Amino acid sequence: MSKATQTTKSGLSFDEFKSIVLNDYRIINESRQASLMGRKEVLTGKAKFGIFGDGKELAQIAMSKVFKNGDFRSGYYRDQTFMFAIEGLTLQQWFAGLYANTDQQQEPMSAGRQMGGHYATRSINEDGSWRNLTNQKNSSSDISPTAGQMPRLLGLAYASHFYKVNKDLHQGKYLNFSNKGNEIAFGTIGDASTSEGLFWETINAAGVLQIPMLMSVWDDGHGISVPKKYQTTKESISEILKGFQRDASGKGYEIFKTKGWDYVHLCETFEKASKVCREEHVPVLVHVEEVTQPQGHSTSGSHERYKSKERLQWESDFDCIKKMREWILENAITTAEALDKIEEDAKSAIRNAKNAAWASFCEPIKQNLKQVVDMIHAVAAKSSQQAFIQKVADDLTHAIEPLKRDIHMAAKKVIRLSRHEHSEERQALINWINKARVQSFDEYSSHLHSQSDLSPLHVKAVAVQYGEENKQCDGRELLRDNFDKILSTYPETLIFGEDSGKIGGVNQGLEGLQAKYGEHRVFDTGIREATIMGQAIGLAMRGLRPIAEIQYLDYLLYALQTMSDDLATVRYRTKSYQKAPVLIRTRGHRLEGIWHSGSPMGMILGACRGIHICVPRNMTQAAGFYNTLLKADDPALIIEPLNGYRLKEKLPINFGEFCTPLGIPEVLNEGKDVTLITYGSCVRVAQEAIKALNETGISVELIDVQTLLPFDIHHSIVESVKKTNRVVFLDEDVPGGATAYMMQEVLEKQGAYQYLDSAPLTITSHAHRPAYGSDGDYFSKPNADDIFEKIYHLMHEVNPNEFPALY
Ligand SMILES: Cc1ncc(C[n+]2csc(CCOP(=O)(O)OP(=O)(O)O)c2C)c(N)n1
Repeated sequence: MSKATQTTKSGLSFDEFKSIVLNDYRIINESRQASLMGRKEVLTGKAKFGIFGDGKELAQIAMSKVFKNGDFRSGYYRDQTFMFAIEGLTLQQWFAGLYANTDQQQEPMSAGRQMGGHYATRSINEDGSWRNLTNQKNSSSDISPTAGQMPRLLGLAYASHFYKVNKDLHQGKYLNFSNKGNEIAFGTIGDASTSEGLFWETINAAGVLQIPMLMSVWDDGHGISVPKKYQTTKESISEILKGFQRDASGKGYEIFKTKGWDYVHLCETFEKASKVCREEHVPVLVHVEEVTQPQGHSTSGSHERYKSKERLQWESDFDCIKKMREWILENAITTAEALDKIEEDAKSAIRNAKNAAWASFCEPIKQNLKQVVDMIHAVAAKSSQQAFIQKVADDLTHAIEPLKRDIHMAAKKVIRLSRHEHSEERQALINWINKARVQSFDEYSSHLHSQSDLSPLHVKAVAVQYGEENKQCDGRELLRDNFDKILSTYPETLIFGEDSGKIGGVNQGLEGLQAKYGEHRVFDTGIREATIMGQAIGLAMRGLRPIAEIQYLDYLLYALQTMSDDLATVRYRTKSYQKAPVLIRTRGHRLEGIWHSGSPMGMILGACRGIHICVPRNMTQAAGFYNTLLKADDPALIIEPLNGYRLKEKLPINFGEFCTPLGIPEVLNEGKDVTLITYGSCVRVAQEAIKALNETGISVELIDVQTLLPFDIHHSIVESVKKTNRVVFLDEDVPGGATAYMMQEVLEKQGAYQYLDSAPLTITSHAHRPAYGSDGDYFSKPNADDIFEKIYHLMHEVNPNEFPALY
């Protein structure tokens, strides 16, 4: 393309055009130099692991040009150039990420928690409130699992649709999140990762929903070492997605193809792609082919092992920086000398950024090291172990590139060496360790949940109120009326899932609400649990309050990866720079058969730290949890008891107001012989057993824990064990599941072991999935007879005369 065509086409003067081109050339060179230097930093041991964006620079420049304030990115570890181009990241911050600097000012992406290459921008202020997301360019925080960014992308794009159609949100505080839905959600993915199911589920859902999602595939022909022929049918993602192309007869995608080294075509393609996407709310795929990876996949190995000589030569010939340089010279935009200078300047910019980042990483370590070495010398001077302690100080002083842990290890070693001695100096060192522990906790373990005033733990309990007539209703009606109140109170709430819309849920807990609030507030989705979860995550990241339904707890497994890898870690992995207060509504525990009776609580507890887990025994408690959680800003899973929708409960009169607090167990039955701890549907089974036990003279204190995460935040259960001296943990998970978790909480954390006169006991289901039918339930899950017999046996061991053996 000639110089004249360029300028006329863009409507810019030649100087303006030139300045844009050269600025782009600067950014891609800086980004490339960062990758080259990054690899060196890893290979020389200053950083642990490196995965870089070399070869993908030019496509990202093109994408950055159409990325506007308010837009969102959900991408992966190759996108450094894009982040530099949108000024979402400085070169120094990029190196700070490589070194795992825990200072959030230095490393704003994850405060050192994620390996480099995982990008994020800040959405949340210090006090937990939202920033104005329409005034900035936004990147949702990356995760490492390939295609893990896809479900969230769906939600980020769907949020634009929601903001567009929901006129109540075209005013006030909502304008901080969206300009009437005018934003695009940009996705990026490597070609090989399109093999993942999450990619396909998301692509289909976005096509169904017709949302502004602009999906770019950086196609370098490999996934680590595995070439496309093992990844993609016909070796082309755009080829096989052709059936998604929209045409006159229906909805679908616009699909574009371009090349990773062709600056002009890339820019034109993204221009067209974003126009359709933004203006028509149509999902778009941009397949960027002929992309290179000059340094191979990561610092873990070299690509010479799997790329042919021809491929390596091609990658060198079609390197996007080389090609852009050629294009600039061919079009006489500037001289070779001017480009040489840009390239040289890029090298020195990177050297400076690296040095500054390294210095700021080392500075606090140096200061601490000096302080601790001085303290160790002081301890040594007063110690009979002087020589040994002195050596610890010397080793620390001479350590090459010491880390924080070297300082901690040295300090702790000195405390061990001087364990028989007492001195002020030793105490000073202990004080340092204790203080440093607090700091390390903040650096490495804080912000798993909200630490602001918006934490659900600050929401006070509000009692349920009942009318004078003492009316009753079905559990599902109670929930429905509470959701009705929620939808009318909070315009930012929306409820969706399989069968949630038209028929109002398989258990009718949403009956009539779509008719009342419209299809955009209460709606059906396809059968796609992982992207229901992702849809909720993206929506919540854009200021909305999704209540996502997973039809049965058994099917949470389909969504569990997204829940565990993405939702549960959003806050932790950004140290509260981002949040996604999603509420997941599901129903579980006992009903019928292997896939409608699940209670895999141990699995969930293990996978979902970072999400509150509420296990209400009835719908009143469940409704109270929704009310609590909507006043707060953390994600939570609420498992409604599947067999409780048609059971009668007292009809409250303060719907939407009563709040069930998190982490507060409830004593449902006072007793003196045994403390029985349970939750969910097991509460009713326990109550049945307790009646029978009472008749034999055994008095049971029944405690419903109500939430498993958090668990009994005031340690109230140990108070019951102090009284009964016996404790039983009951649930319908497998042996060693949530009962083992509760036992650890109570015996170890609350110290209840000290008060036990009998061995602690767990009552669980059998180790297999529950069999079908009422008999299947009886023989698979703990029933009232089992509970009776196990607790009776416990008391028999205590007093065989009063409680003779049953069998
Ligand atoms: C679920 C999952 N499986 C495996 C990996 C290991 N892994 C990391 S990157 C990668 C290859 C990805 O290739 P591609 O999507 O083409 O992106 P590229 O790195 O080539 O840009 C693999 C297999 C992972 N991170 N997540």
